[in-house]
Amino acid sequence: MTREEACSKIDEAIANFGIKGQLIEKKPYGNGHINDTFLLEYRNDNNQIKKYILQRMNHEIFKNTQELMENIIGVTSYLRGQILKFGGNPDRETLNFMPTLSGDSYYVDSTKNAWRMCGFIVDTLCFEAVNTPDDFYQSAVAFGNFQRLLSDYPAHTLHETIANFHNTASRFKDFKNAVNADVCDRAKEVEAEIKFAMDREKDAAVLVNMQASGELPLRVTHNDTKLNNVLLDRETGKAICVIDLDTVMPGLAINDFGDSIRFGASTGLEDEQDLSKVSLDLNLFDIYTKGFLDSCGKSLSKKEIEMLPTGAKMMTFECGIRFLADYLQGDVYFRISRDKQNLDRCRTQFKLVAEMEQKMDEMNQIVEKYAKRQEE
Ligand code: ADP
Ligand code: GN1
Ligand code: MG
Repeated sequence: MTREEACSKIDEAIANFGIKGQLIEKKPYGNGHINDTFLLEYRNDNNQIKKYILQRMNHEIFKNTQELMENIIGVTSYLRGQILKFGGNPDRETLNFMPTLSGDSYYVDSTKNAWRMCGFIVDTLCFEAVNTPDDFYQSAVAFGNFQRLLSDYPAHTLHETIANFHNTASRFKDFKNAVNADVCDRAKEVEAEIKFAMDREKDAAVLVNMQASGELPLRVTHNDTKLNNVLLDRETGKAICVIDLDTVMPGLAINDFGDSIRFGASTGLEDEQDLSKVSLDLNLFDIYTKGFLDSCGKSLSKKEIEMLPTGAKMMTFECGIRFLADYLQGDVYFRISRDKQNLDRCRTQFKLVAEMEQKMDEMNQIVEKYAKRQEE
């Protein structure tokens, strides 16, 4: 089923959320790789405009919609309570999902595609790349707050929406299977990238082993902490809301930190074709580290703080092998808008990994600097 076919029942879905007023706009929205996102605008009887986000959930990737939505409703309801407790505005600072006419959290249409709707958070900005260092600092504050506000959430009640999501060892196995199968006969043109990954096979198990031995604790984590999964206030530039909660599940805090670094502390876009534009910006690394530790440092252990730079490297490596595996498999997972986009994405990640290896000492020093400040 193509994406157009999967979204063919959008009007049926809209009708089943029973939003009052006249629908005056319906258009595709945002730059996500996974779900199909639409912006809806309604005019109500008082002539006020109300906006909503409607999403067709990607059930090929998230196989259990019921469990996925249970996680999201559980976490957003809890966050609502926390935000109220600290005097915030829960209508803006967390996602708010609309029930269907029958009171469910999502609607399954007649072609078996599942839809959910949440309030559109107005007067916010969402960036694909860091515009100013303060935006990046604010995104760190948002993800740090998220970690802190959920630190007492019963993690064991969360479903694993995608098994082994950030299990880099298991991702490495998948990558090797993709190389061996080579279903599109593409392996021969990416020998250098395959070698780069193979040379680092032993790294893939490091964090999984530390988690298994108890050195790193499982926490409620977001698991997709890209800059474009946070909304900033249009006027003040302050962090407002963490979005895209599909992958909230128990995980490692250092992976949440690391995913933000791989995406936001790069001087180039994730799919940049000119690798000379892609580099790890240590100033941005410094800023994000400061924001993250300022907002959640006290809920992290010493070991977690010490391992933050490794988290950055491992999330970048993991993403690189996922992009490469997808390229080898014929671009079946990450949405592409041009040929070789997944290969370009892999190359930017591997360039960053190589730089992180060279800059590991500097990253460690930056983390130590803020860790010390916290202890004072
Ligand atoms: P994907 O999983 O495909 O990345 P997201 O849930 O991140 O989907 O949504 C895609 C984009 O839609 C986001 O990057 C953001 O720009 C926008 N968006 C999503 N939810 C909201 C919301 N509640 N208010 C405002 N913008 C939103
Ligand atoms: C996907 O949905 P989106 O675009 O925020 C992916 C992440 C990757 C990211 C790479 C469920 O995130 O794991 O890091 O692309 N999400 C899923 O840009 O696989
Ligand atoms: Mg997203």
